[in-house]
Amino acid sequence: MQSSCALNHLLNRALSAANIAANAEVKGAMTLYPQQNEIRNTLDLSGFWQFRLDPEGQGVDERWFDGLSRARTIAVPASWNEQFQDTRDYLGTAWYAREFHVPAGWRGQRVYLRIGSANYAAQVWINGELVGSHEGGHLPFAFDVTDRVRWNQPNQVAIRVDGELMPTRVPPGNVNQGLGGFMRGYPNTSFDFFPYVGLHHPVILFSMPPNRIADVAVVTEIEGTDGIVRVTVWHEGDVAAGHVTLTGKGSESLGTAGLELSLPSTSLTFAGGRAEAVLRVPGAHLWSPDDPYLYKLTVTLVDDGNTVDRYTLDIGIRTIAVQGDRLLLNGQPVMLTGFGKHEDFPVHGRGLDVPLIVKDYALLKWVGANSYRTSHYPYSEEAMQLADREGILIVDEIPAVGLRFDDGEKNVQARAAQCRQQMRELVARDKNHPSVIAWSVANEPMPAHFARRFAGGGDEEQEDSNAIGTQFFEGMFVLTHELDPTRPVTLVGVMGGPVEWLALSDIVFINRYYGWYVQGGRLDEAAEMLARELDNLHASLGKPIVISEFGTDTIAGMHSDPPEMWAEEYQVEFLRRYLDVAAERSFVVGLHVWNFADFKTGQSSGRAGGMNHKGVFTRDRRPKMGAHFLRERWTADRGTTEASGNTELPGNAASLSA
Ligand code: BDP
Repeated sequence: MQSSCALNHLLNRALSAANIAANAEVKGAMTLYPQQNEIRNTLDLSGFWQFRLDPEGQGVDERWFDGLSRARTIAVPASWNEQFQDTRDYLGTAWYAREFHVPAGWRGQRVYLRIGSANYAAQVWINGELVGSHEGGHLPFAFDVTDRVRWNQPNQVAIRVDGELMPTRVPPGNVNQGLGGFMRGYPNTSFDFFPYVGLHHPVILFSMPPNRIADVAVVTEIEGTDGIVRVTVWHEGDVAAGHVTLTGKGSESLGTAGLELSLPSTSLTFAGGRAEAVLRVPGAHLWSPDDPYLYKLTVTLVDDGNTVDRYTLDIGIRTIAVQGDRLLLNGQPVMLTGFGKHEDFPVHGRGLDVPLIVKDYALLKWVGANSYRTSHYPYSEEAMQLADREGILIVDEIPAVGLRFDDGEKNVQARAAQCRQQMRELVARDKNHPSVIAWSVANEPMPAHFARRFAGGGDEEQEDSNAIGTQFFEGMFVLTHELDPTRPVTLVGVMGGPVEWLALSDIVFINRYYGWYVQGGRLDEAAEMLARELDNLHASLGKPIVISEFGTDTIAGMHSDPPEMWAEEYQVEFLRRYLDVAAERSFVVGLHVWNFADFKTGQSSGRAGGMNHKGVFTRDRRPKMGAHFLRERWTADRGTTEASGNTELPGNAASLSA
């Protein structure tokens, strides 16, 4: 399929906001980020919780949900692994509990308990009664607990978190058939990062009125200098009227930047719980990395002239499309510069760390990056919100890393169901973020005979399991396009992976390690291999290509001349080769270095200190020579950056040479 077909594919589907969320099957309390305003309330239960490991699995029988005895104190949100010395490698079941009060002022409203992320599976009790469960380690879920809470007394919440690695989970672990090299580490994951577990995002109690806005979906288009904002609102309860308003300023290019736009409010008429509105913004101030302008969209429900619910979203007016060999943001070619990242930091592991998000985005700007991929799982909602504000382009990935198709139908089917569920939940959660420009259905799914292929063995045999994979991914692409007809969808391919899997993508994403795992120490040869493969792939697929991973383990402070593997100079020379090869090929529309920062992984012979050292920053965010090199290349032509330390983010970098 040619990439122009990919564009038509995107354009031919009606750009209706309704399409996005209507299919998401996860509306309402689970979807909209809890909001505090004059009607809605939130109570963040972050802080100290009681905690107890349950290695024998006796908690349910012994009714630990009624109260945890012999508990220790733990911080939420955070992984449990590094808060104590005896829990680092504990990947079983553990219980969290704490007391809370429901504010009296919430009477008359519905009360929800929302868990931002519980890795991997969770069951939740309120006052000893089971209120629900959830599977999947990174996305939020919520329960209506109105009828379970006590208003005049303390309440008890208990959460049982099951962090076991299993072949039927996504990502899989404890898969028996051995995978190559570093993946045979400890713990036995099918992926190369530490399997941190626990309550990773805040647990929030929140209220909504009985007649409420259940979900909002926004799609934007550009017509000349006008912005078109298509809004779909779902409601629950009796009220069936309301309106939607947009506030914001005009655009610099039209000389109206300082002017508050007066945009009429548009009324909402609900039918079957749903209403649509189309707002036209004359002279719209578009969202882009250079100028991440956000409008405020407010949805109001009205009953008898009274406001009964309100929800406000920050929205960006922008378009994203694939056309021929190019990726277009607001109709202009964009070159992605950036990284694959991880949510990873000492002590709190994968737990939400707001200052670290701020720091990382400042470093992204400093190094001249405009984008990153949420390798290899969805990141926090706070990371998405700040990306909207800072103008960072995000490729949003589900935790489908280490998938394989040759370990029996039961496992394959179980993982397939999880992948579909997690994609539904991810699109439902992130659909309104202007920063999110693409969805990734998987990272490096493993073909049969992976080791032979990785070493350059090629596509000689058409293995059955690869055909199973093809069928599965065809389904994932159809599903994701249905969930969101407005963004390109990709699959991130491993070296030696089947070309028929890559062919399904709107933009081809490939991870390549010529010069590291193969052709180690031979960078000129590596560059030739890369160039040849890029040209072949482009000739056969005719689509834009992003090199979505390339990097070398690099010990900060290790030096050698001539450059040698693991030394900082080698990382620089490796990056230079890849950037040079890409610069000669206009169909390469993105370069994501692996990795932004060093990160914790399992213990193995290939991972010194249980760390992956491919960061251009150390784990505590100090730049290696590689970061300085990238900054030089990625901020060239941007004048003042070098001299002034200006942290403006490079953006619509049509002119940006890789
Ligand atoms: C790729 C994976 C990534 C690894 C990286 C590496 O996508 O998760 O960390 O290689 O080996 O295979 O460093």
